[in-house]
Amino acid sequence: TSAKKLTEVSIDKKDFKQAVIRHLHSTLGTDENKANNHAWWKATCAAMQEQVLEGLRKTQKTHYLNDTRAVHYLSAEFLMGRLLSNNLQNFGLFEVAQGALKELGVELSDVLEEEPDMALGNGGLGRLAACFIDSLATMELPAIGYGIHYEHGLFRQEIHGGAQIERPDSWRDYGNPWEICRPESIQEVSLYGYVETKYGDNGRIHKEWHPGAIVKGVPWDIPIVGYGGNTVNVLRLWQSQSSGYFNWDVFNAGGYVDAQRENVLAETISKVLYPNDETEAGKELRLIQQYFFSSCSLKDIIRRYKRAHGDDWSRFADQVVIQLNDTHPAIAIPELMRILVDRAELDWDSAWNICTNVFAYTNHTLLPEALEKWPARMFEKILPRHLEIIYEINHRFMALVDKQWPNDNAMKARLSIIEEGNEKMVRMGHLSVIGSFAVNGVAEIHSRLVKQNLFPEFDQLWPGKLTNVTNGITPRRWLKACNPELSKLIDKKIGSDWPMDLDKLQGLAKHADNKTFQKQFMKVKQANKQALADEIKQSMGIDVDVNAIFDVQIKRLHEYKRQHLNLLHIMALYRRLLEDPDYDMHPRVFIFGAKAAPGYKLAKDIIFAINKVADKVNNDPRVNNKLKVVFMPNYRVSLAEKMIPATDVSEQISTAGKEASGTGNMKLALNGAVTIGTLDGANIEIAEEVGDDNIVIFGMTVEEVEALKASGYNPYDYYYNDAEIKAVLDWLETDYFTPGQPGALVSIKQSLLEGGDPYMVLADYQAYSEAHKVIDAAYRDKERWARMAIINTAKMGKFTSDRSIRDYVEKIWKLESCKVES
Ligand code: 26W
Repeated sequence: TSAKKLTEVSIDKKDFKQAVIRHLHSTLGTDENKANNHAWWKATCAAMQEQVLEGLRKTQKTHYLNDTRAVHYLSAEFLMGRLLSNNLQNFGLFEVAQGALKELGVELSDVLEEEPDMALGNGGLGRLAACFIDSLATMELPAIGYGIHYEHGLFRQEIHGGAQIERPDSWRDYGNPWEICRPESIQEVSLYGYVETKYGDNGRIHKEWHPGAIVKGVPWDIPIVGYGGNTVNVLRLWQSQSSGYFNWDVFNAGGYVDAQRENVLAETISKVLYPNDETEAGKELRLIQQYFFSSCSLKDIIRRYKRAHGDDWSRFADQVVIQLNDTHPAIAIPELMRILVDRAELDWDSAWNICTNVFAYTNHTLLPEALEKWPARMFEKILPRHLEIIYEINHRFMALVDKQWPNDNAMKARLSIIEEGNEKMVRMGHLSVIGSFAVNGVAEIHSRLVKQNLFPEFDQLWPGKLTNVTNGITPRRWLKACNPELSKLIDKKIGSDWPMDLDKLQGLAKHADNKTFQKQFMKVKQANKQALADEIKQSMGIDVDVNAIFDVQIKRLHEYKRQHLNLLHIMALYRRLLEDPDYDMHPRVFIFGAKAAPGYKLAKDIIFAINKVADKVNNDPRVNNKLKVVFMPNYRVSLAEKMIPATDVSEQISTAGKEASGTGNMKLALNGAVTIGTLDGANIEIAEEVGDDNIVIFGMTVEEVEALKASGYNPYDYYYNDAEIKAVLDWLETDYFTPGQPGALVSIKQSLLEGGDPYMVLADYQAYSEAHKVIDAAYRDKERWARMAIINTAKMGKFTSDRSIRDYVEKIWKLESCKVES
């Protein structure tokens, strides 16, 4: 059992302490008297890494000897956060390390704070990848994650005068103790150039790509420790480097210095993570990034396969499954075709058969602006051979469409990989569906909409190919590690098996009405709120009352997520308090965390507005401390780990049909927060689990949204018929919140009125306002609230990422676990 596994630790306190001192001396060249917290952090990581690497070696050897089938998770983003606490936790060494450091006069909690977040992702999609590789290792499944070794992760957010400023993130500036460079596994990737057609004597046409540039991909491996510490898998991230072949003509002409400038270009490929969430900018460098990491990863997969199976391709699809995390790595499909047809000289049909048994694709969004399309001209310039291959795939696919729907040109235009128009575009979603054997959405409702609205014809053509796998989160990081006090309370009540078997939390439900347990549960919440309050005071100088309701919205800033709905309601509460100082409400602290894409004007305006409203409300004695607004800067994984355990109310208020799943909703509910939410994404499944009494659902359903849109939605109807909406929107136009700068907040009003309110904020406003009254009343009934909070924790079993991975394994990957001897 897990409990047993975790007590059989490989190293005790004395040995751990020795290892830390040894690394302080011989790895860092310092000593106990001189070391600061950063040095202690590095020494502790190094001591831990000894254990980790031993596990890694054993795991890799076991997988190799057993010639295991493995999943290869291709993702442009992995939002890992910090690793030390997680690795200690998963190895069962957290208390050991804590004790060892204490004897050295050092607090482990201070040391953990030294670690920079590994923020190689934007939000949901990247964090999902991180949770999945945790579960894969925990479940002892042979798996490897492939991604990009960005030099700069997601920007650091500063707030100046209420506005977001982006600063570079430099997570590796002082070295990363976890990563290992593997120069022996460098790959080369070609770009640009032209395609030569050669005619062989047997009449066979051979295509040869003469690239204009070659760059190197240098792999960095991050060990991924499963809970229990037996399996240690790898996350392999590719860094671009100049190969000396880059722009060889400049080099040959003796332009030595010019060639160095070209080197810079090669190294730009992995320089920085694109900070756009859900909008495709069509930038050339991004397509190059995608091809760069997809090609390196495929070549690495093929190298491993050949080591065991030589040139026999017949078993490739038995050994290899490749999961495409959205369409960002979809270029891997034509790349594998190129390698098989042009290089391995397989015939097209055999190659296509291999491809369509290897790839599977996960869709994470329905927003039209997020669906990747690349100009064919750009493709032709960067990847001329791949464009030819895509045309060939499409040509054969069009023949299939003609068989199914004879002479239907409209159908062909709809299904084609190529979108015809002013500028020809390559639709990466279509390529992914056609080239994969399975396609999944990430929550029940989202998968239904993928089938009904996004790819209905594909669903008809290949019944069963489109399916659902509901997202999940790792309970190791998102409860055990981030909320140690609640974890201990749960251990005491139901035992300590729950991190590996989250359905065990059900055992808490029968104590939900027990007064003593309620008190204990809420005491932990109160302590977590105090810790967050201290953090808010220290970092922002704002006093918040821990007896107030902590109401939290944390996620990327996007109109569809409707932070501005939250803001309008806050302004309305403020207004009610000004009009009636006795307005009856329990004190509330609204807390936000959100980054806006740097080019997303309205998103940045909303951040500015939240901060300006916060300034006013927090400094207005008339609200009598009943209302506070806090915007915490630089929201990231490590900040989420502090906010989530302290949350009472979880805001999940997207327009129905727009949020594919959400995963923050699961993390907050797991930590005993009550959701106020729409019937969107995984909220629906959360409601099914906790029951209607333990969640506050409001607003339009997907069907109601569609019907209102069809009947002609007019936001002015709400503006003129609802005095509160009108007052609040008009307030934005004054200089009340921005003294001396009238109109500084007007863009929000404009988008909601002249702009047509694309996400129907005004249509859901009244329902949202009423839902908050339900929250208020429920919170005031202390026993009722405690019961709701406990039930939320108790019913989150479904949302462990272990269950998601089990679904992938059974429905898609067909993997078997592989025991690694400890
Ligand atoms: C090309 C620009 C771009 C970049 C990232 C477009 C789209 C994306 C991602 C697909 C956005 C994303 O992270 N989507 C989120 O994925 C989560 C994990 O499945 C879901 O829980 C969220 O609902 C979804 O918004």
